[in-house]
Amino acid sequence: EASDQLYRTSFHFQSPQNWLNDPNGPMLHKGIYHLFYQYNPKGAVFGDKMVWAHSVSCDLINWMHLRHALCPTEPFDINSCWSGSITILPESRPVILYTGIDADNRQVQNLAMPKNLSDPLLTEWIKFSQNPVMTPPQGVDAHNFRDPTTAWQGLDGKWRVIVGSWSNNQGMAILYRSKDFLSWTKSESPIYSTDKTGMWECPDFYPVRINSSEGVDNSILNPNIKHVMKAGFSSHDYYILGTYVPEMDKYTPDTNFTGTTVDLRYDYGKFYGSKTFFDSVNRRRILWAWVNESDSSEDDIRKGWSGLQSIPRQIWLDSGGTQLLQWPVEEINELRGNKVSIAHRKLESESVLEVNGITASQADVEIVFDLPELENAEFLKDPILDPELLCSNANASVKGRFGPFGLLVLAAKDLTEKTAIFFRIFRGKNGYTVLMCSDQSRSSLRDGVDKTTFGALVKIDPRREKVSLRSLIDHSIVESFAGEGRTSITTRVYPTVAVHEGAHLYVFNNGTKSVVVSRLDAWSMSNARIKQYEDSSHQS
Ligand code: DQQ
Repeated sequence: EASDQLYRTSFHFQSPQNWLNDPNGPMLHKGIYHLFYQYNPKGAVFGDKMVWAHSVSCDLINWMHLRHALCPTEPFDINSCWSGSITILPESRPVILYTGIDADNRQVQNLAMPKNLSDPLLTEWIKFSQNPVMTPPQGVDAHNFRDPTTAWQGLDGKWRVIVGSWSNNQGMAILYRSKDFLSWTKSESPIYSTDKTGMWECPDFYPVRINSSEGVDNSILNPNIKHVMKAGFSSHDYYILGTYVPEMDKYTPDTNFTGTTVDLRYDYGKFYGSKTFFDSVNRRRILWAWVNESDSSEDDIRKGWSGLQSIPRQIWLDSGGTQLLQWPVEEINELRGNKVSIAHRKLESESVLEVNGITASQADVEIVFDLPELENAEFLKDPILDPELLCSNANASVKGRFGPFGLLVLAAKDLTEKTAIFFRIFRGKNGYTVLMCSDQSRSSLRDGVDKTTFGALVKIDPRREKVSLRSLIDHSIVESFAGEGRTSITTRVYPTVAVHEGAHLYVFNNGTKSVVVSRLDAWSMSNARIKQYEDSSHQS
């Protein structure tokens, strides 16, 4: 009912109704951005006849929903069209590789291509008559073989693609090669496997430039790139960096997955099923991810929808070559309206400062802190191995010396509801540690929603770089970026009082040492235009 529509977002991508999950085959084609995504036409829970829904945009922010691109119709996908990717073949011909659940409930890989290449919206797709092009190989269970990546071309002109899998207790990226993109041959060994993880879902494999934030096409093979190997497992999206040698299809990782909290993640909150694509016009790689709900499936059925897509993020390699950086695409700034600013404002211990004059339920906030007398930070003798645990044990109400300080977003006037995004600074034997937390423990007076607190380290040296935070706030989602994109945490919250005009924004300092807000800029965000296209409004 209407009261439940408190949680619909104003500038995040979401379907008009029902359940969505993974982004599929995102691309830019002839000036139009395409987003396909896993969708259940029949309800607000994951379904047994999943389709590829399809939306288009000129700016990644305003979207038009078209008719579904792939529906279960053939023996090779009659039980669902699951996730997959798009590869743009020469003469800019996009082709889809996707996982079908076939008549025997096996996971098989199928090919689809546009019915009419001169249709600028690529509204209709036809499935290759010889599908499936890949079936579960010997020794691989038919339920552990899915989510083909965007393909890339080797120096030999052959196409390569990775399929996520798990067999012999190893999470792995199975490699296939093809000369014509129609018949595919499995390579004798996976391009990467590890006994430290479960099933690899939605793998991604792409080059990133060394010393440049520019993106490159998947098939670029030159010495000043590294390759990202990403896999979804244990409910999170993890990655490693390494070097890919095309002649031998060999991937040499800089570090391996450990299956522990030290593994690098795109986002340390709710962010899954992600997929990147290369935007060749703006020479940037863009990352999409599914952000699921933290309420119950009963809530989802009652409110009639479930799932959001993150704000698309540009993603690139940091100058040290040891992690990826992410930042909301600049097009999101078009939605910025009324702005308020604060400069050089000292925040004494136990102080809360309201940021007035913007719509706190849909806002974009950037804040930079100065920390005088940093040398007085608490000493930490051991490194933090589990930031999330530390944030959960020491939430926004637990005083430290430097921290907790940060933002209270989607906060009620009396602070009975608030989501705290904050930092703690520690001094160690060899330098400083910056901890970032997203504390949902007081986010809602409601029960029955997941209020797990998230945490992560921000690899900056606070002696040389200021502690900075950007949060995109949109009714029931908060996407936070620290250290100019070094660390991001996405969360879902369902306040009962801090909604619409009842939502407020504060800066706070609960540490015993004062800190300085050297700069805060906050904007009201207007609504994106996300709507049904006439001729597809009949479909659910
Ligand atoms: N969701 C898809 C699968 C994928 C999983 C089905 C990841 O293809 O492995 O909707 O969220």
